[in-house]
Amino acid sequence: MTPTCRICETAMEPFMSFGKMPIANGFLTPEDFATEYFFELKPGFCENCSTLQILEQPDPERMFHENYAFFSRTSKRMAIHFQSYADWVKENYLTSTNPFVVEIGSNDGLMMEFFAKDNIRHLGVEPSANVAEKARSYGVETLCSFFNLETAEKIVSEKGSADALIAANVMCHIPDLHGVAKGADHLLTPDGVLIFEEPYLGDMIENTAYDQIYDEHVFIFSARSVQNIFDRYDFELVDVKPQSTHGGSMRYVLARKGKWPVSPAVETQLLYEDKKGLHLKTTYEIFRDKCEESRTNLVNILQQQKDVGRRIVGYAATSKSTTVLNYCNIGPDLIEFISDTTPIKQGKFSPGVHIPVRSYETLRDGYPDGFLLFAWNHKAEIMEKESSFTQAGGEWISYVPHVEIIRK
Ligand code: DWN
Ligand code: SAH
Repeated sequence: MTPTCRICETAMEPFMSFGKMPIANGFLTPEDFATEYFFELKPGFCENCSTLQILEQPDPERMFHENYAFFSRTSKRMAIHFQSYADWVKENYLTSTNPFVVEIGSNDGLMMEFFAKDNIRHLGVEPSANVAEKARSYGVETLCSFFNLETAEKIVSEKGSADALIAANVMCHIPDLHGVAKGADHLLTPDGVLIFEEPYLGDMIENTAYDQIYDEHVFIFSARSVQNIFDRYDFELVDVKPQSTHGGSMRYVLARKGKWPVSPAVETQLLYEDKKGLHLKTTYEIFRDKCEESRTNLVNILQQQKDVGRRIVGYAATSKSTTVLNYCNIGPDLIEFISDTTPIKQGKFSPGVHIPVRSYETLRDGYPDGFLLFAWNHKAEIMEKESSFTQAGGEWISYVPHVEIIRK
């Protein structure tokens, strides 16, 4: 059956395949190796509505559950970022008396806590029970559920309409955006706003950051695609704000048509995207060629390191690294282990290629000769933390925006 666009149902072809992929956050134990789940990771670009999407996605319940492995609180800089995101929402969009804010994909409550602390009426909507429980332990009211029209109806009947529906790094995870748009329409007050920030397509293409594509990320948005998607539900894009988080993101503000002034930044961004050729098929063919080149260069560097007997360890068992490791077929022969600060990942093996994941404290037993930087999006935070390793001659292998060795 020919795949069709999840937004406008136009027939679509993939522009490349990353091959068979496991669940990106499916860290596992040896007993589970034989039954590990795989699907084919193949992105396509819909020329009708300009939405980049993966054509096959595992069921959400396979990815988001009571053992979800990603906790937002693992990055100190993201905590600072979410505080400023929350402050900006409060100042600009929560100006009514006794406002109510809802967050989709609130995870461990890192952003919602900044509303809870100010006694602002709030609710996080989070389907992964373990992270939702963590949020509650920080005083964040949390509904353990996927966000859709039914959830919105439940919230309105129990708590009333919301002034703002906010999100970060989750809209791109939800295959049924029609359900989200209908839910937003039901939940928001007439002047209410829908705000979300996600990895930005323009940055992904610019930096050949192909590891942004994995099972959870069913879409990679641009201003054009967001405008097209929500236009179907009478929302308009009223503002866009570029963010440096996660290697280049975009914050989108949407409101019902005619309710809020449209910032000139929207038109500027749309023109930029046209100039970059984000709507053109050839852009994705060039991207595919660059992915292949990146793969060859990365495998070559790791092989050279191995040939001269150098120890390379992965830095941070990110979801993104699952695409890189499986696409490049890099296993424990090239990477001794991956160091990660998240307890639920430690002592397990990485999805697909089965590299051991060890605690950060393991490094006290001896630093390697070099790290492969999987959390390249947290480079500034990590470089600061590991400055003595680098000063002592330790090396970093990075692959975004291109494959290189970083020395002091
Ligand atoms: O979109 C998503 C983003 C927000 O978070 C989700 N689909 C899943 C997740 O993606 P990711 O795993 O690629 O996220 P990060 O933030 O790039 O990486 C987090 C991982 O890195 C955690 O396992 C913790 C680890 N880490 C570490 O070991 N040392 C992170 C930092 C900053 C560190 O210093
Ligand atoms: N917003 C956080 C977490 C991003 S990870 C941050 O930026 O750090 C994506 C989160 O969205 C996960 O916690 C996942 O469980 C949740 N999620 C996935 N699908 C969802 C849906 N349909 N509705 C609400 N949350 C969802």
